[in-house]
Amino acid sequence: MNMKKFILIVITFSYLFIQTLYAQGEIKLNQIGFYPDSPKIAVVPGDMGGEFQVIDVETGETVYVSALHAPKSWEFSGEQVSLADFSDLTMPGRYRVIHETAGSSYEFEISDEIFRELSKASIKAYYFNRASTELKEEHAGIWARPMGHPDNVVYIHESAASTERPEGTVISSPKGWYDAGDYNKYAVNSGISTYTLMAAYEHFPEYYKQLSLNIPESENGKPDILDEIRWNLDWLLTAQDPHDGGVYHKVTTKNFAGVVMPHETTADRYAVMKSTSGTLNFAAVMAVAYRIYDSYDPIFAAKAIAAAKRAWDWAVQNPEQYYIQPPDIQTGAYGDRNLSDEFDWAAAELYITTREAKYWNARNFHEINVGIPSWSYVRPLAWVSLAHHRDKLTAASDIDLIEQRIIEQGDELLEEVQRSAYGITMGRYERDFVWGSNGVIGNHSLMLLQAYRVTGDETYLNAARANLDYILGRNATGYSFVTGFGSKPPMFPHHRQSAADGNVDPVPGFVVGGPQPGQQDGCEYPSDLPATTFLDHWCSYSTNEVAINWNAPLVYLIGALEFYSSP
Ligand code: G3I
Ligand code: 9MR
Repeated sequence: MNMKKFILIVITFSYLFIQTLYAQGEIKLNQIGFYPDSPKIAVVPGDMGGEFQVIDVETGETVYVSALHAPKSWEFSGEQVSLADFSDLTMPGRYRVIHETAGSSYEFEISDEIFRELSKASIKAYYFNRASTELKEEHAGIWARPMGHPDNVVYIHESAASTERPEGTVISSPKGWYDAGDYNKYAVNSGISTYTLMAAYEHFPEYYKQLSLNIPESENGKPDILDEIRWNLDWLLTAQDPHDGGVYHKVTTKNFAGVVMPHETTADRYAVMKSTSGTLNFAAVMAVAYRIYDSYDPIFAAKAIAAAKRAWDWAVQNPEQYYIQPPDIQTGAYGDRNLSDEFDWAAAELYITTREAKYWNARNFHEINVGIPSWSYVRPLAWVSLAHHRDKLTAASDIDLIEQRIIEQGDELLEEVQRSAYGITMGRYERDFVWGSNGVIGNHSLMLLQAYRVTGDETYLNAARANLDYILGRNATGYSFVTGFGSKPPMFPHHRQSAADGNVDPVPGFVVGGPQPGQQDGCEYPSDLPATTFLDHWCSYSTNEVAINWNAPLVYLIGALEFYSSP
């Protein structure tokens, strides 16, 4: 036998040996991988101590050996775990982390542009959730489907009736994205979702200008992400009543659809109740849209800012029109009885865009704090936009205050990273492991990235990277939470198209809601603990649904990392 053959056999055997000896996935890490120069951490269960090794899967060689960190306990998963830090390994390649008693991780890669495909897929997910259009095979592959929900006939619901538009009036309200696993369109949740995607573009335009998504508009010479966002903005504009500027809370069927494809649902659609929350979300988003679209489509941009101002005026006139779910409507409520944050956010965006002091002066920015963005708490988005524009604001604003707020929030999150056994920001229990916890960690990352942008301190950037590791596998469930990505992704998300289309693989690029102990769906869970109550099953809409507001901070996070980390 020649030497080459011999080496090949040894390599094959040692590889198979490692495969059988060590259970894969026991050691948790980012199942996609790492940039050469970024921190690289795996989580080893138990308190076994000793050394871990990193194995090159092509040669079978051990390329890195080091001691585990001292174990720490994580109350959210009821475990003790030790971190394995192999940040010094920078050589591109495919690897696994092993520990002789704990087992092995899945394979992962070290390379440049490691998240490029994920970046595209996380935006393309919105294309897959487009209402009122066929998805053609050339863009959608095996997830092609006929048009659903034309929404050119939408009835004014009793709750939305006005003199000009009495109950039963037909309006046309096409396009937009389906909110989530369901087929309805909600103004409130559209607000934060659309904003976060626009912020990604506003902060990193060079990155997004060259990112091609293979969507129907890809050849039109405009950045694809802006075409995708436009699909939802076009819908949102139709949700404003032209007679008074108020915005309908949602366009919806009366009940959730069954497990069917979009074109198979024929139930009537209704525009339901104008709400202050929906209207303020609209105002904020349309004010931002002016800034984003003015150079590509000034006619649309002018329409957007005019609509934003009218919406603001309506909200000021109707500050307490809280959404109340009518008795005959069962779909998502997105109810919220504290709208001071929505007022703050809309005021900030209108101020930034128009430079009119009246919007800044409408709110007392000196007295308001930051926090973590969510669909019901949008005040931090005001600070995100103010921070981005801080060098171009008028004398009315206070730049020191803006920077201080962003840094305060970044520091609070870093404290949790220090405390956390997993080295991530999740842990402020009640607030973090809630329905859509993966959206929470996405929004933690969004805020960390703002602190990095303001200070240039890489500690914030590294914490955001660690949070992406969590989403992609460095978590107590062992799942990569994004469909189609990683060795153990969700296969049965609560997403009607994925469940009804006959494909084995779900629509890719969606982050699922993530672990939280509420169990509001009554499914059988393997655990009651906050960080492990998760089920990859259709049944689990409280942990395994997808939603536009959870994908958006993921899009932002990945785009930012690609922007900062790729050569
Ligand atoms: O506000 C309380 C908080 O005070 C308390 O500490 C915490 C403890 O669990 O609960 C908080 O309320 C939660 C609320 O979300 C705010 O986050 C509720 O328990 C929780 O049931 C509620 O979940 C919402 C869910 O709809 C049910 O209404 C999710 O945020 C929201 O993302 C989700 O949205 C649905 C749409 O309605 C329909 N389309 C799908 C979409 C995603 O599942
Ligand atoms: O499918 C619905 C999902 O999109 C929502 O987030 C969730 C909570 O509002 O409700 C789901 O619909 C369920 C309904 O509430 C109760 N019956 C079972 C439905 C799912 O199969």
